[in-house]
Amino acid sequence: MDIKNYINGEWVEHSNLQNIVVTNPANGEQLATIPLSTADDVGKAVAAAKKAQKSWALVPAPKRADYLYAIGQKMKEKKEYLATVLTKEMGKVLEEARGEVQEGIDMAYYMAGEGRRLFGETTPSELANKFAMSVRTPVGVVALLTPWNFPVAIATWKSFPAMVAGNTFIWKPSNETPMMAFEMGKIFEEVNLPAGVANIVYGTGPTVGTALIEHPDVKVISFTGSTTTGSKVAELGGKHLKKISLEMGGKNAVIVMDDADLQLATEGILWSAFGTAGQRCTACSRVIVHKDVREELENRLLEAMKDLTIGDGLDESVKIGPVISKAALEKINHYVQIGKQEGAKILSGGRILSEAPYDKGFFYEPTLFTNVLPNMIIAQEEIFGPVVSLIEVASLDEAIEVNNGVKFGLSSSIFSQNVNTIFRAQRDLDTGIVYVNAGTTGAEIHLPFGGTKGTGNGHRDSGIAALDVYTEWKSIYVDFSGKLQRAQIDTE
Ligand code: UN1
Repeated sequence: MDIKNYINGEWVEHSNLQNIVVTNPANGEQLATIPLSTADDVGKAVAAAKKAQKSWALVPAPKRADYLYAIGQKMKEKKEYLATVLTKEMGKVLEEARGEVQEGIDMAYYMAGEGRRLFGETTPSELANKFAMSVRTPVGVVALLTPWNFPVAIATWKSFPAMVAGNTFIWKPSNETPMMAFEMGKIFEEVNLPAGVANIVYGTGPTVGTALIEHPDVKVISFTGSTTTGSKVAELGGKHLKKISLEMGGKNAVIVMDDADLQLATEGILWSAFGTAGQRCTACSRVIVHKDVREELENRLLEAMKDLTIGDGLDESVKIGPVISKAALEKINHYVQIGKQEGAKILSGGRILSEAPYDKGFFYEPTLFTNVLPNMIIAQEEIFGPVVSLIEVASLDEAIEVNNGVKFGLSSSIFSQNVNTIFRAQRDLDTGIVYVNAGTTGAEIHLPFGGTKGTGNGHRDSGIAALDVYTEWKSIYVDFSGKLQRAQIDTE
């Protein structure tokens, strides 16, 4: 399949005719080619988005929302098909792929509801016969740079609030997972979304991403991906005074206290450390365990890990799919070697699976390290694979300190039965998301999603907070007194 750019409601040829090949990470099968677009292609997409934005902003928000309901409905009808495409291009198991499509459907309906809210505020004026209010207005044209690990959900977290608020967008999906963008483009066509509201341009970050960030008509850049790339986006965007929303890495921990339900903790750790082969920015990468239950937790984890069937995610019996690429496989393995050199002990896993039937894809054994110290590299850096490190602590204070002692701040979790422990932890864990008696993954779309420190720059995807990225506040003062009234001066 040859996928083309989607500009102004049409699938168009790109300017240089060079392509990128997309393969299935489970077996190397070639799935599609996508355009290696140029700055020229970006210019066309931005022009289309700019033209469409004027009339789109004049469509009443409840009517804009009707398109989102229709998109959600189409996604629901096609859920099984979309999940299959997602598993093929990204590798996550079908059950999770269905969950991700569901996340997109939820976001469509949730943001469609905003079409009848988009609440502003009315405020008393300090002057007589004067009315004061603030309303949300669209920012204009926005660029959405999305990652491969959640190729559809994260795109909906960004594009749906942008659309309902009256913006038009250019979406650059990851080159690893362009097919979900293609499928969403087809859905935009099927619901007759006005031309130019949604545009998709494929290509590399240095070319397409840079052209989008630098383009004077692009007002907001919303990026999800690595902290390294995110800081480049921020640097370039800052130079051009753009509003930049960043959602980046994590080094998320599950804390297991001595009074925890260890069975529940085991299940929570397994699901959030090894689900999606550990390739979530919310993935559990550290387990901070109280010394009195460390050994028992290790034994329970080892036992439970025996059930983690590895293979092609299309096979319903498989629990762990491939990782995204050869480069990812090598990076994960590199971290595991570092862990060994640092003196951590492997309890299970620790190798690339290279024998048949794994030899055509990119499979890594789920890996459990113990004897890990908080400052080791494997306990500090984001690995983005199925590797988890156990760190022993002696108290809640120490657990919180270890949790917070990394440069990221996305998600954290604590297992305890003690209400005082829980309230103390939810206050002091320095992450944008905290779970109590659940793993670190599984955020719901109607709550703000994002994190502190190296994870983000103060913005949030999802929830009502997402509207702040795609709107400007306009404060309006209406004076019907018939005379000049001066704020701060005419105080009597
Ligand atoms: C991500 O890891 O980039 O909370 C997104 C979760 C999912 C989204 C994860 N709902 O794990």
